[in-house]
Amino acid sequence: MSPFLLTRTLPEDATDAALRADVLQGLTHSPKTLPPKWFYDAHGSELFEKITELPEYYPTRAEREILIARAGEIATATGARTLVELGSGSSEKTRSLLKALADVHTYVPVDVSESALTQAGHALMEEHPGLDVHALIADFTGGLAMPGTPGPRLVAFLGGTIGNLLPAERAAFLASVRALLSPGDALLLGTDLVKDESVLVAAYDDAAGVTAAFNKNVLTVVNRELGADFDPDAFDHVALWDTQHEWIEMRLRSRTAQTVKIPALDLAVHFADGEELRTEISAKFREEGVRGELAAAGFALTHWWTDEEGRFALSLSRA
Ligand code: AVJ
Repeated sequence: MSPFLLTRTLPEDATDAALRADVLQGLTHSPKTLPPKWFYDAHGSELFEKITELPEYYPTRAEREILIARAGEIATATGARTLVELGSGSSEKTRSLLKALADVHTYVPVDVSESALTQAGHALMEEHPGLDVHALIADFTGGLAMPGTPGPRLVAFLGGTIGNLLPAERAAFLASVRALLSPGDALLLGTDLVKDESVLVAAYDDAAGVTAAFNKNVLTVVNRELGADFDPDAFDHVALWDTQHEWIEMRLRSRTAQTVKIPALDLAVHFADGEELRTEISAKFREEGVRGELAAAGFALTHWWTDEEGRFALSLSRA
């Protein structure tokens, strides 16, 4: 039996402290904001899985199409012996990559969720006997430390999650990934692309209301973790396209003037009638923009692949 190692780089109570800091910061400044990472408790993760199956939400299917079509080329181009997956979650996407990456014998899934890591890690080891799995419990936006793993390494950051970071956060994140790597290592990045506004807005405001429930779930997370008394029904889900920044914004709009108590922070937060709380940005990209952001972090883009319909891109870059 090959080893399953689990390394915690986050203290047990880091999540709690980070949530408090984010809620205090985000709800006492104008405009109000909350970072999207707090969507993903067990219920939020289930809702996200449902989103990926919605007719309007194309990114997951488009990215899967590219991964399946290009896995062999990725294997040849990188010769990777270690696969690092940031925000690995259920590691579903990893399966087609691992099948193709014949030389990979070390898999490093990185996620904040210990349960997702343990489940996915064990499942993959059963499918790939001989695979070393070194799972890292870590927040990939907070600076990473890599276990000693054989090169060349391929870091995969899929799903378009880089679009949930603001431009300055993206620059810092890409630089921190580059700092972990050696020349010859590679980055596989998934980015959703700029397209017709109606297609984009529908993907974040589906007819069945799953994305609305996902958005409001962040309020139940704050209620449970910090004892707050948000009424999710007192907010409307809003998804809009910001033409200037080329990103989708999700917001929660207060249906009335109301005051919400957050006992764990000894805080009362007032919302004006119609006031909006920004809960997520999801940036959409163009090839030249991705190439430029990668270059600024010390990566050279070598491959750019899209799905047949040109909705989503996977790029491969060399450190
Ligand atoms: C897949 C995490 C990048 O921005 O599309 C889906 C999450 N938010 N619907 C995205 C999301 C609203 C998301 N990521």
